[in-house]
Amino acid sequence: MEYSSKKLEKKWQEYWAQNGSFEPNEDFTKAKKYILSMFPFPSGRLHMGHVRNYTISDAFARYYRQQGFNVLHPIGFDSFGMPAENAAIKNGSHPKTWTYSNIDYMKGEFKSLGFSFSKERELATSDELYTKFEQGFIIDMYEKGLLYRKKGFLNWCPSCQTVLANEQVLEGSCWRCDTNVVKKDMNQYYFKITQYGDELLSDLAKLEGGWPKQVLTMQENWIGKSYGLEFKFSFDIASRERLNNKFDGFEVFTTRPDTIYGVSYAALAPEHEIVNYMIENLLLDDDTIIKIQEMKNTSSIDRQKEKSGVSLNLNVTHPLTKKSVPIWVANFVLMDYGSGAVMAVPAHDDRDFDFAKKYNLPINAVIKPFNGDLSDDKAFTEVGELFNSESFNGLNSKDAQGKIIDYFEAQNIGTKKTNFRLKDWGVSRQRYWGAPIPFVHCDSCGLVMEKKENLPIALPEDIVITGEGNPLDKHPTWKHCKCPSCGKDAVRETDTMDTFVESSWYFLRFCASPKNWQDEAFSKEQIEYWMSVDHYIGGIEHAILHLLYARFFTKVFRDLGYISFDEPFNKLLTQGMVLKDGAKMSKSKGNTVDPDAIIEKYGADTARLFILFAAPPTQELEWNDSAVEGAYRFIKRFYERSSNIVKTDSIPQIDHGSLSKDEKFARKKVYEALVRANDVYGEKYTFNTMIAGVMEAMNALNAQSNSDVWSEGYWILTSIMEPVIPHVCSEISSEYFSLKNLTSQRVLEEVFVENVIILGVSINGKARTEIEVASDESQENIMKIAKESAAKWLEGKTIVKEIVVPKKLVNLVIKD
Ligand code: ANZ
Ligand code: ZN
Repeated sequence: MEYSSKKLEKKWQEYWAQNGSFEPNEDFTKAKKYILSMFPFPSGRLHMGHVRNYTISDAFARYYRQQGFNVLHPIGFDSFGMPAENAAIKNGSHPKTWTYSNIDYMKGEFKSLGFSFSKERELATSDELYTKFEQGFIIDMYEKGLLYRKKGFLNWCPSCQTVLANEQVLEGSCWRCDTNVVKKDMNQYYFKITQYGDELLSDLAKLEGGWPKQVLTMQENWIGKSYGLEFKFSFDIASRERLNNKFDGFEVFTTRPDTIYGVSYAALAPEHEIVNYMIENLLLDDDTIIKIQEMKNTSSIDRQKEKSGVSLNLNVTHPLTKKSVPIWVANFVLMDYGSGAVMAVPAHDDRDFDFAKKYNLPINAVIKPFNGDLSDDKAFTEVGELFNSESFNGLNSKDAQGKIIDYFEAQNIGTKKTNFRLKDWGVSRQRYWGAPIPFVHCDSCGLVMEKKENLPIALPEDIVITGEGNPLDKHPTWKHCKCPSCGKDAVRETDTMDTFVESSWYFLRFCASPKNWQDEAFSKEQIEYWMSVDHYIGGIEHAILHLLYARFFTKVFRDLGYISFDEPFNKLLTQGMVLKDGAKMSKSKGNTVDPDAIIEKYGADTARLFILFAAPPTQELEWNDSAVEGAYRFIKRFYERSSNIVKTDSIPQIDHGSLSKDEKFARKKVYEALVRANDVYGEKYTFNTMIAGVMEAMNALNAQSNSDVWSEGYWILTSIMEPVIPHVCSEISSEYFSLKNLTSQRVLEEVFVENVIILGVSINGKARTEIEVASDESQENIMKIAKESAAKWLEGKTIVKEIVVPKKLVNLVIKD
């Protein structure tokens, strides 16, 4: 029995493929489990992070199949996106060719790792069928008012001629070509995710216990709900006249109304409409205009670093003190938060303080520490006591917030306001390799959506990709079409969708079966049965955007009547990173380990065993070559020792009492491993302790030679280990057990019952010592052992009476 991972793994992979072993069925009366791992981008080859991700989900899926559940464990490819276009620019391949040949290769890798994915439900989000359904949903969302088009300031790379997402701007430069990114005012499509801000926040409570705390907190901060005061600053008469009476003031939002008496200036965002008006109407000198332009062209991240600003020579009146307050433009004020304008309190806010120092603006303290003094060289931002604040003096600054808001409301000069950091989701990209946004621009009708029967609006394949601009714009025919509404000549939208749109609903698409796959995205019945996902497994890097967008889509689909639940993912497991030499494996560090090479050398089972044994799934996993060797040796031994099994179709029945000590111990270890296995899949995910338990059980089996105990041991251990090392376990199981043992196993309590008892020994009624004997020890032997252990009290005495009280004690009556 020589272990050959190559032969054995290939055999089982073929067997599973031919038997459709991992296809879920549509018997909706059966208990189900939906196990999902985050699908990959088809970059070319799997990396170890992927292998870890799918090894975990595969273990879950296989375990639940053994337990008799109807299991959905699907996979797909998140296959639209920039890298396909970049590869096209680099090596001249068509994005589609590049993408689909990568997908083919990676599917082969999935197979060679033995992952139990459904084949029937495989998909790529760049498939035209997927685009068709997605465009249908986009149209539904537009009709519901959840999609709109508006002008906005976007990150624009002048060299690549495209909009960049915030994450694609690195230190103010394009991530691809390093050109300075500018802000460009252009049309963009947005999803109204802010309409769901409150629900996305409050429903986080439903996920407590199922999702890691850290992820819930990250989502909460991203949504960023805050409470404060909104009020209007009114211009003085001179300023109003300077603005040709076009504006009488502007709104500001503050979370610190308690600092209102400390306001020493107000600041507008460079994009504020008042600033725009002044530029357009030549109310500012050239120098000022240039400075404002520079601010606009800096990314919002860089704007937070070095403060800069210009005075507008305008003044407003303080709403309470009626004093004059000067107006500045400041780079740190963002147009897309609050109202794009702030009241500045340098004494109590760090940013306002830096700005005031730089431009010599007054610093008026109005809150002081409860004990100790205010310092001159920084802002005091903690809770304290109000002073210089008229009738609010002496209040605790926390309490003052509500009181001051109440006062503004009573005077009708301001209102309590809730604000969200969350912004509407800009979804249009000026790229080729994405799902076209299904709209048409018509001179007579304006923006018109496509008719559903015309979907999909598929990408043309004959394009030239140069890296500059959107190839769809330059295509000679594609964008020319008839208006779906009036029939006149019209032009197609050439923007494509952010790829996060595709990953926001793919888990729903997997609920469809071959029966309706071509006809609809999914049926209500299928969704109701399979959703929510029971275990979702993936990287922490998706803690915010992907998970938030998927939650948003779920709520939108609910409101569109497609589904009837609120949250898509019941339990979320965020796996730890895979490290080598203490650093995250990455191409740039050159410390990657190629999964294919590991499979070639040791086999998939070894890779899987190492991954699940070396660390709990949520923690970092340090790659360790000698531990990989160790995993390999364990599997080899596990396979070779299986020759001790006697073929059987059912678990051997064993009379536990008749076994030797070593045999009993071996059984105990086997069942201990089983108990640990049942712990793994609920909450703790402790694969490592389960595997350690199996290793201990193997050692204990080795120390005895009862063939029934061997067979029973393997019956259970191969069933426990099949989710981890499926190939070798299937081989052993089919060879000896006709695959009958790969099912749920019953824990036999009898093997845990301790087979020794403790008896007290008393002499003349007085407790003297204790003895340990087998629970079925004969009376004669018990007495012998008792006398030996009580020898020192018996010396030179005569025993006159010997009594054994079964399971309790031994009593000896003696005399001199
Ligand atoms: C005066 C003040 C005094 C402020 C103070 C803070 C401390 P959060 O909590 O994140 O909602 N702010 C408002 N709109 C802004 C914008 N468009 N761009 C930049 N900053 C803006 O932040 C709210 C606070 O951020 C507001 O409260 C405002 O500054 C500033 F001692 O008002 B505060
Ligand atoms: Zn028209």
